[in-house]
Amino acid sequence: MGLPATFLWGGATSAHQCEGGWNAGGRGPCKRDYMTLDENKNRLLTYIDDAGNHCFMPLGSGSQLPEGAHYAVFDDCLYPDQEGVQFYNRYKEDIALLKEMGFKVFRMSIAWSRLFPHGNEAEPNREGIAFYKDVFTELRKANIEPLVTLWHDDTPLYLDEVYGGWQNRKLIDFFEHYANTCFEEFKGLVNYWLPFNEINNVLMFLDMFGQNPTDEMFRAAYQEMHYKFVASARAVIAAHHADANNQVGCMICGVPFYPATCDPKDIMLSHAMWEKGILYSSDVLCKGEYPTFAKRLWREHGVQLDITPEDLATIKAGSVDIYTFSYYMSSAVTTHSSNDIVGGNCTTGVRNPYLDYSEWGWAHDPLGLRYFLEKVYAQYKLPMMIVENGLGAVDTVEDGRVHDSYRINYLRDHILEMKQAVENGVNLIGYTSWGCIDLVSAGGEMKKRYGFVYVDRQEDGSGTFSRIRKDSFYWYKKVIASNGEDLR
Ligand code: P53
Repeated sequence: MGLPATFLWGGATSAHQCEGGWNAGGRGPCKRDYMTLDENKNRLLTYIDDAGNHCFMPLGSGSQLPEGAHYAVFDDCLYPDQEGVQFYNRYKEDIALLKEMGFKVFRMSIAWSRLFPHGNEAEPNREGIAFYKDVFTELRKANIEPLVTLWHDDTPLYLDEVYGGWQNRKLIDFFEHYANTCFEEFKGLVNYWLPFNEINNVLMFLDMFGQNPTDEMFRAAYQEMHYKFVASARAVIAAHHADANNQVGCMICGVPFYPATCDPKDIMLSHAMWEKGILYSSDVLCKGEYPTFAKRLWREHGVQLDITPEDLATIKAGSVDIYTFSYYMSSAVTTHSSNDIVGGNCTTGVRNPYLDYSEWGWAHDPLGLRYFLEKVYAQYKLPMMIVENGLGAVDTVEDGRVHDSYRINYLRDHILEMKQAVENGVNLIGYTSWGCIDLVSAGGEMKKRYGFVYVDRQEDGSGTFSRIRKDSFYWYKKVIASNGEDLR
């Protein structure tokens, strides 16, 4: 049967991880601009307190500065996201490389603070609009469909500082205005939109690797997600209104949960993780209503939420057209005590003895991708797209070449299972691998690379930013040209 001829092959990036130009063209800052790493690779924000001391604070979604303090850049620290990989200056060269690989689609994000430096201005920054218009036009010239994320972890700093970020209902209006501006300004250039990246993460990650999360942390997560659900629904409504060709997707961090044993208690734990981590968000975004188990979840943590009847009507009217998700790994969970906890930068399930793990402790599990696709498709019956997938690994350049057979193997294994899911009836419309051009990892490391294109930017901040085609570049080009038939 094979994949449909219209299948959208491509790759994915996010603004703060690749653009750079953090204070160019009138862009306002976001928290990640002040992120540096300590010697143990912990992510820290740098600031100056009211007495003038240089201080550090762990980066977390809820981190707020003490009274009288302000974020600041220190001369002796490195801030990876400020420069990214210079997509801001090199996008023409980068898009030419994507075109050479035969990309049909390119997922990227708009930096909210490039259009609205504070996040809440009435009029957008024209320089920001012009930049993205140029990028989209360049993509169109290359016959590449843009797939655009509106929020990828980069709330304008001003909204965080003055309004307390997504704990504040006002963010819904600010986001709606920003989204509307994009739909109007980029009409005819962009038709695929994702309002929020990995909207379920705030909650799912508390369970996966929060250390003894408190009820207050759960309350904050549920509230933030509720405001984002309403903001997403408003964006869906506005997008459809702006252009009947617009298609809007949810974007879920897709982690399939497995019971680590056949103890029924483990089966139920894994079931509960699916509900809380995946289905809670997916139901709201795809069915337009909270699932029946939502009230139980809120009760579990004694959560009282700010939810109005108008919110629920908006959510009902603004469900998405497509189901998009990221997939990197599965997670095995158990009620039994286990010392064999998976390390890595963000997974604390138990080690699955049937799987291999990456250097960063992420499980290599292509069947998990098929499982996720088939299970979720049966639930929502919406067209699906895999918008992130890939292997973060250390690459070495030898004589100007990068032999990344490990990456080719990872991607091949996942594409094979993805094709199986399609054979089984899943309506899959596209696949964009993560970090198609090397970029700064979410953990702030440069050496964790995903790209088909190597970028000469090193962990210590050295490098020329020049681009090199890896072996996987030529491989992916063949994959696309043969519509997924030639995977050798
Ligand atoms: P890095 C964890 C687990 C699954 C997805 O992640 C995740 C994360 C965050 O670490 O986030 C997505 O760079 C995210 C991207 C991110 C990518 O996964 O830590 O949408 O921004 O870079 C890969 O290897």
